[in-house]
Amino acid sequence: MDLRALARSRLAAERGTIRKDAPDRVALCYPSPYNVGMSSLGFQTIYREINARAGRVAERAFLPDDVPAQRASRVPLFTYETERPVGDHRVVALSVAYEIEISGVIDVLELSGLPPLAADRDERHPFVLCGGPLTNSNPLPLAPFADAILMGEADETVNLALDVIFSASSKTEALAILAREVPGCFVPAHHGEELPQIAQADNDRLPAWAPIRTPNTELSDMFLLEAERGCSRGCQYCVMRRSTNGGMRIVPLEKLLATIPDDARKIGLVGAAVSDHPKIVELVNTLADQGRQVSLSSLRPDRLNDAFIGALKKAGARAITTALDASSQRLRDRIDRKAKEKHFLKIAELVKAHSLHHLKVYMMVGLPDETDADIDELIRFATELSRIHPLAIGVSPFVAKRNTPLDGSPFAGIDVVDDRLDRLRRGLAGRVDLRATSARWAFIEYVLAQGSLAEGRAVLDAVHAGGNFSAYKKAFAALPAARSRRALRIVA
Ligand code: B12
Ligand code: SF4
Repeated sequence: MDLRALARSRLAAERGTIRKDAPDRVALCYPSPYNVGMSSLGFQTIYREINARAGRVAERAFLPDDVPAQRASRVPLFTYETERPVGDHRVVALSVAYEIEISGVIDVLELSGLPPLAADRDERHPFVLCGGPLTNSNPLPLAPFADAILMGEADETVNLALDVIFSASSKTEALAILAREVPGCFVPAHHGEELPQIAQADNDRLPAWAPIRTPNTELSDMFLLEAERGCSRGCQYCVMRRSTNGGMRIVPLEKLLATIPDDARKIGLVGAAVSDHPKIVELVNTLADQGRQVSLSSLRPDRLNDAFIGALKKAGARAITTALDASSQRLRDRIDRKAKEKHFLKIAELVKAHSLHHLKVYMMVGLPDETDADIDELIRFATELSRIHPLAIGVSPFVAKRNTPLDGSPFAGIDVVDDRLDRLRRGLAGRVDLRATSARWAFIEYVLAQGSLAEGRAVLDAVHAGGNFSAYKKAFAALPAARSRRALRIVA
């Protein structure tokens, strides 16, 4: 389909699109395709917050589904709302969830006709402002492409930053004021590699909610609502753990219910630890009794009991998804993950008793000190679970993130991860539906997660060389940084 026709058909299917005209224009871009971006409550919250400000408008743009086709068409990237070129806006803002999306940031900027490196842009170019979940750990590899990065929760700071950008007499002046006055604003040209503290929004701002519902996302036609923010737990690998931004902040039940529009039939309750909300079962039951479907972004195994699973079933759940995270009890204890075999045995029985289709469990392989014996423990336990009820396992390779206790842990190695996945596949063949994310891309994520400005610049070389794994490997190999060379030796 023609690019404009595709955008128009998606727009026509949306409910809640904000139509506004105002002098201060922001192109709010997502560096992954539409269906991913529109599942992001953070992106949608920033869209709502900018548009709530008088005199200011945000229009959305997304990484095209087919980047080479968009490039070949020579049509510059445009916003969905008015089809104005992204590059014609005073500010280009980008939401970045994790390291692999840095290549999408580069594509978005280049497709908009902008030099991707901040150092190659000047006063004539739009101001490039970034933010998003990546800033909770390590935004340094993103820094070469951004004029400024808002660290952490930007519900309030995004408009503070835009006030400065739109009122300053030049980009240079704006950068100086942002670095000095806006909380959590990282200005690479001023701060170098010294990151400011992550910002925290006022509790009055909660809950975040998404203004737009669309059938064209994973979370089809769902009203996204943040039931709580942050987490009170301390899993050692996790960027959202209690130490990141003041632990868990709970939104009262009444406030949540009052935020939901009458006509919303499907509700997505989002947050790092939604199932830890003290009134979660009551909330799910109330919504189900109102005839709505409910899904939760995260279910902690030790919170799942008969009443909770019963409420989820009533609210339309067909399966239960939770996380075991490490393959053995020894490793779960080591990473402070409060998930025990007894919880999962109980959950499998309850999923069966409530006639749900299957139980899905997320896992990591390649944790520090992991051995084949840990994998064998998982094979034994998953077999036991699958005898109770159909089981699916989703496996991701462990990637050490900054701002966590496991920061600095090595990447296990692509061969090691692949061997462990093969061992798991052989051990569970015919019994468990096993899906794994790529060890190669996890390695790239690792180099960036542990990296800095140089690793970020290497992404530009990799994107220009085709953006496949060997392009990244070559770009990282050319880096002087000791860390990347060490990591590459693990792969070789
Ligand atoms: C729901 C969810 C998803 C959904 C929706 C995706 C999305 N992008 O939101 C789905 C299932 C699709 C998903 C997928 C993935 N997710 Co996810 N997800 C979450 C979860 C549980 C909630 C996110 C949320 O809505 N929070 C509430 C909103 C309000 O917060 P927010 O998004 O952070 O937005 C705020 C700020 O970041 C900022 N902000 C956001 N956008 C912008 C834009 C600008 C311009 C500015 C200035 C600021 C800004 O302001 C917002 C308001 O304060 C988080 C955990 C968490 N953060 O609580 C993990 C989390 C974000 N996901 C994570 C990961 C790893 C993934 C995957 C890579 C998993 C995988 N291996 O495939 C994919 C990546 C897909 C993608 N491109 O996003 C990690 C990211 C870790 C990291 N950065 O190192 C997290 C933190 C989970 C974790 N504990 O590790 N995820
Ligand atoms: S993995 Fe989940 S439970 Fe553990 S600290 Fe992170 S958000 Fe909380």
